[in-house]
Amino acid sequence: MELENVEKVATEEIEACEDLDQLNETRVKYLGKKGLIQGFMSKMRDLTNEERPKFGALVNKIKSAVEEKIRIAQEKLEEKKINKKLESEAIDVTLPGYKFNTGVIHPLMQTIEEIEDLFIGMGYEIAEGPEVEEDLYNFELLNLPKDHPARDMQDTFYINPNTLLRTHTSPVQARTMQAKKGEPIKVICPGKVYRRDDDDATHSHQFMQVEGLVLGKDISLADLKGTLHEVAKKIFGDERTIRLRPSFFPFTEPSVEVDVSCFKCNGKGCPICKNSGWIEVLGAGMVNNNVLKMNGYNPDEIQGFAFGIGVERFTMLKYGIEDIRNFYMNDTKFLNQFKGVK
Ligand code: FA5
Repeated sequence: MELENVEKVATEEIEACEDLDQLNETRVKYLGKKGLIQGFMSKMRDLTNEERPKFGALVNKIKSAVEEKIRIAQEKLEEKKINKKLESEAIDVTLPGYKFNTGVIHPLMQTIEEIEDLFIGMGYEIAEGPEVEEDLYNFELLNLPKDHPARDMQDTFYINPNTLLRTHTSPVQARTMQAKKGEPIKVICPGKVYRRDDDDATHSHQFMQVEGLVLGKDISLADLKGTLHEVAKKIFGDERTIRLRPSFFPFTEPSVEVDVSCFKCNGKGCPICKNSGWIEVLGAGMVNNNVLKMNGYNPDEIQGFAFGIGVERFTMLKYGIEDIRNFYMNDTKFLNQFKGVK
């Protein structure tokens, strides 16, 4: 009777357990070495030989029954524990996600990359030169001796009488010619340049240019014109027109300036284009014989063209940007317009 009662009470206690710790305590209470069921085993000593096997079998039966109930309860509690964990770690897929702010390639860099891709596709190499430059490369080797009046065309930041912040990317022409020692050349050079210009809607004291230089046999002005038309078509599309205007640069002869029809008024005239209908974007020409000679080339054997693109002006025309100063303000609202453009 007492034994059967133990099974009943144990079953109730096992079923009342709420977690695995409680269940373990209950298991020790009934099945442990000093547990209640083990206690009955030690009572066998007091029984007669006849009673002992019967009693032993009964104790074993109850022990197995309690073990089985604990096993079942353990499975249930383990499942309960896992479900609780899953519930607490559940992901609500309907919640809004985190917003990550991504950067954007600066529009001027996008234009430079576009120009680079275009020229690399035409077989050009990329050349580089220093921003802190010697007067020699920036002016003298480009046919601009110290007292030449055309130096006033580019107001210069001098560091000392022979060192300056380059006013254009043209010194890379001289550097490349000196390095190539009479060999044919086909390079572009993108980079920053500096001038003591007053900042306004289309001028900045620091801006970017892409220089181009092609030297070889029988290179003519027609090659320059064809190249510039190709660039304008690729960058601005067919809706803008370009015009070549005779101009003057000491390092090219003849020289031209290239204008693109104004993005705002489409050539009619407005404050942005100073009522001319055109915006100047680059200077170019056939490399002056003096420059070729000074830099180790024989003009009778080799000649070619050069150009200098204003990167800000290109970008303004391409995207209809009215003020050059927007490029340098770090205003994310402005910059984000160029997300995914390239
Ligand atoms: C030159 O700098 C010549 N080195 C270009 C050249 C190269 C001619 C090779 C012949 C052969 P220019 O000063 O015109 O030229 O400048 C070239 C372009 O830079 C201009 O067409 C314009 O697009 C841009 N630019 C000039 N000044 C500024 C400025 N202050 N701010 C922004 N862009 C400018």
